[in-house]
Formats: sequence, C-alpha cells, structure tokens
Amino acid sequence: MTRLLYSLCGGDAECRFSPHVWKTVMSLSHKGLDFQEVPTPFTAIKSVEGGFSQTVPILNDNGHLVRDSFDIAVYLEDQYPNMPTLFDGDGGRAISRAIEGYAQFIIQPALVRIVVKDIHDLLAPADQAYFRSSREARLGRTLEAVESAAGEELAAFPAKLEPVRHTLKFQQYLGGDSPLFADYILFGALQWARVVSPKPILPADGPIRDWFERCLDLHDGRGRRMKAAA
Ligand SMILES: N[C@@H](CCC(=O)N[C@@H](CS)C(=O)NCC(=O)O)C(=O)O
Repeated sequence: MTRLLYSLCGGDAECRFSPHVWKTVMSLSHKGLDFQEVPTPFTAIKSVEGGFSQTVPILNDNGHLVRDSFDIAVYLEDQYPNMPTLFDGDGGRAISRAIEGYAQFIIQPALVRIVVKDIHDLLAPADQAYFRSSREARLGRTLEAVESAAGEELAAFPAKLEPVRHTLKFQQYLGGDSPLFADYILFGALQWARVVSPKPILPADGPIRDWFERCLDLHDGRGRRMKAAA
C-alpha cells in the first residue's frame, strides 16, 4: 500500500511547515492511516504528479490523487467511514467551513504579516527568490517592510483568537470532547507559526495554550515531533 502526502519543506527537508499540509497530516493520523510525507520545495510543486496541483497538500492514495486540505478531509471521511470521524456528521462538515473561513480570512493573514520574513529565511535559495517575488507582489511591500511592522501585528494577534478562547471555556476541543477536523484547521495555522518563527505568537498559558499543547500531543505527538523554530 502506498499513500503519499506531498509536503512543503524548507532548505532543511525535515522542516515541514505548511499550515494546509499540517491539516492533512493530522487528518490522516486521526483516521489511523499510514502515509509517507514527500518533502517538496515551493518551486517543485508544479512538477509533482504530472502537474496535478499548483499547491500542496497533494495526496496520492494508492493512485487516487486529491488536492486541497478540505477536499482531502472530505475524501478521507467518505473513503474510510469506519475509521474515527473527522466531522461527526453533515453539521460538523458544514461548520468546519466556517472555521476554515475564520482561519483563512482572520488568522492566516495576520500570521503571514508576523512570520513571512521568517519563512523566507528558512527556504533554500531558489525558493527564496520565488517566495520573495510572489509574496512581495501579494503583500504590496518588501518582506523587510512587512517584518518591520510585525511587532504591531503580534500585539494585535491575541484579540483575533478571542472566539476560540470563548469556545474553549465550554469544551476541550473545537470539536467538543475530542478533536475534529475543525481543530486541525486552526492547529495547522498555529503549528505553521510554531515551526517557522521564534516570535511569541501564542500566550504562554491559558486555554488556547492548553488546547494547542493537547493538539501537539495527539496521535503519538505527531505535531510535537516537528521541531519548533528557535
Ligand atoms: N486551499 C488550499 C490552499 C493550499 C495552499 O495555499 N498551499 C500553499 C502552501 S501553505 C502552497 O502550496 N503554495 C504554493 C505557492 O505559493 O506557490 C488548501 O487548503 O489545501
């Protein structure tokens, strides 16, 4: 059985940092499925699996190709219905889209402005050139200009996590008593920050820190085994 997950890497191939790939790593682990991660630099993505996708994650499940972290979670849920559920039903599947929207429009853009220069610095030279030109075009500023405002973004970040802090007053996970894909969506974003940047992005204690530490320990500590940036 071959199950391959193409995973973004830095100059050090062991440094796997994509927030979207982390969602899939956690989804596969949650389902108890074996897989092999294939380290893939930014500039190699377009040649993976005959140019199947412009972005990672890409899953090759015994010859069946799936792209996009949410689509992969849906595929795994439908393909492996007897393994632990990622959504706990149609309602959970639907509400996970709201968490995806929150991560995509509130959390990740803020984190990009905090860590984009840190990401650049851990890439191999060919990827650095691609990353600089694509991200500077997207952000409308040099990476150095974004980095110089990172302190203000960092100070504003805890307020953006308030909806999560509220939720965790009532339950251990966004999914309730145990984690679901919704947790992995937010975990992926915060794990990305943990792996690429030494900046103190999460509070040192409190409900969000406790939840994140619990997520790092899930599935035999899969998340914690990835080295944090120092
Ligand atoms: N909606 C997609 C987004 C995937 C995505 O943007 N992946 C980034 C890495 S985190 C990527 O592959 N970027 C390629 C590039 O910027 O060239 C998902 O959830 O999988």
